[in-house]
Amino acid sequence: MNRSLDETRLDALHCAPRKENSRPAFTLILPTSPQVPTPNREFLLQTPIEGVSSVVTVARLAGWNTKIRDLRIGEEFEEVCRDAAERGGVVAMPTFVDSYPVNLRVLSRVKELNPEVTTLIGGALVSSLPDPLILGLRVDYAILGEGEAALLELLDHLENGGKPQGAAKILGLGIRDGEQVRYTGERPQLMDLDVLPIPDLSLYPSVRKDRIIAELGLTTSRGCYGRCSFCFLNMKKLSYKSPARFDQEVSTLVKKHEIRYFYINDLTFTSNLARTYQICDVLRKFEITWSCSTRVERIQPELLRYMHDSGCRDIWYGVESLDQTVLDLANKMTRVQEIEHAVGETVKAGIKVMANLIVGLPGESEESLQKMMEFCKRNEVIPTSIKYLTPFPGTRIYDMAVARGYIQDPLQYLVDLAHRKVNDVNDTIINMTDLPEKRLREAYATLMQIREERLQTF
Ligand code: B12
Ligand code: SF4
Repeated sequence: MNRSLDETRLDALHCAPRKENSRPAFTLILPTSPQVPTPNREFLLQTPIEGVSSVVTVARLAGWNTKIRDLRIGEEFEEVCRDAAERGGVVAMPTFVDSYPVNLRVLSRVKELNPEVTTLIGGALVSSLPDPLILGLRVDYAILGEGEAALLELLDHLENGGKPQGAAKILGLGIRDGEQVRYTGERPQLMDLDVLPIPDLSLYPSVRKDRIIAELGLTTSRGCYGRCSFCFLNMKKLSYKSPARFDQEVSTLVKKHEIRYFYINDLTFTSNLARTYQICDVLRKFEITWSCSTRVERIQPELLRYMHDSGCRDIWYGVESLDQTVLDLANKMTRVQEIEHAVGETVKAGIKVMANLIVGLPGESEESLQKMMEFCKRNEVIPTSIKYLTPFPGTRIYDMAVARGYIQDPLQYLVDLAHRKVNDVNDTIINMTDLPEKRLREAYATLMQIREERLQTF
């Protein structure tokens, strides 16, 4: 495969990293999350986050004096801001669905302490709602979409004292110019993920304190072939790590950090079946268990047996609804029969079924709610992730919510999102159904009850 310029540049970084700490400071600050975590995925809110690990590793290999500060593990706010401000250079933050208020507090304080610092944000949220975030946070730059290649180029620009006007040629940026944002154009996605460096997790303060990470999220691919109405795809095209590269990554991480369990964060683990088998071959070599998320329609008994024998403990299926009309309206491209088939076969293969369900998708009716309850009662599934429909920025549902006047001020909406508990019956509902809100809450409460009972047996 011919490599793009970005892929070639990133690949060259492993072979010829710049001298360590030979360039200015790059401090990445991780925000806290107020969420109630999804059961069995609690660790994801404390452990290294792959997207962040990847961009900081790129900065480190590029010679920047790189440091992570992690508010999630109780590092003290003022000390973190002072440290970042004193170090100068670039202060960066990822943006998550619930992070706007923390991003604002941190970045404002750092700029107040040292106006010379260059501030930078990246991640799914700013990519899905760039203008309000960039202006609301008053940051200098945002990287939209995939981060690594744009960061490498931006860091070169910044080291040489580059000004925002001069960055116009760097694809993938939002550059704040007073009260306006200039966008430099979409950056093509990396198609060969083997060019990425293996993330250096020792940059995390938690890992410096305790090398051992029992459970970790990791991807083997990016993107998804689905186009569901409620989902934002930060990277749209499917791209893959080769099995050999994945092997090298797992082997390095297991050896360094004694990892016992991986949550494979691919959006659709079964997007390419031949490769799924190869990834299983890699995973079975290690004394670990693992879980993954996927769609239902490509599930086959022999694949499930293969996954089971290579350590797969549970599969999180994007079920969402058990009503064909609701699924079709959400553009889920799934048949109810396919859900039933996948679930039945997975149970037979000895793998636990975790179901992701959404209460309140457009078209939700008394009948569709009943179907959801019956499905959960009839099958050996754990409805682990039950969410009220939430219009996430960058989705068709979000546009519908704006058009109907449910969301009027995007910034205020980001604050509201940050205060949502999620995984809680009393969570906020933006009701896009013809049912009363009370009915959605009752259905949610029943599903939660089933979940609690089933979790006892996990
Ligand atoms: C793992 C995961 C989680 C984990 C861990 C979250 C976390 N903080 O990492 C858990 C389970 C906790 C979680 C929870 C939620 N998640 Co989530 N999650 C993911 C998932 C599946 C994988 C993330 C990942 O590892 N990606 C792989 C890496 C390589 O990509 P990346 O993270 O985007 O990082 C790249 C760029 O964004 C960028 N980048 C990232 N950070 C930074 C920082 C800087 C400074 C720079 C320059 C660049 C940069 O560079 C990276 C490398 O290219 C994504 C979907 C996906 N595959 O991306 C959804 C996703 C991010 N989650 C999403 C949502 C909605 C949620 C929840 C709100 C779900 C819910 N209703 O409860 C909660 C909110 C949690 C929160 N704190 O925000 C949405 C975000 C939508 C949006 N518009 O912002 C996504 C995109 C899923 C979707 N398709 O809708 N999630
Ligand atoms: S919800 Fe799942 S299947 Fe649908 S687009 Fe998002 S990641 Fe793909």
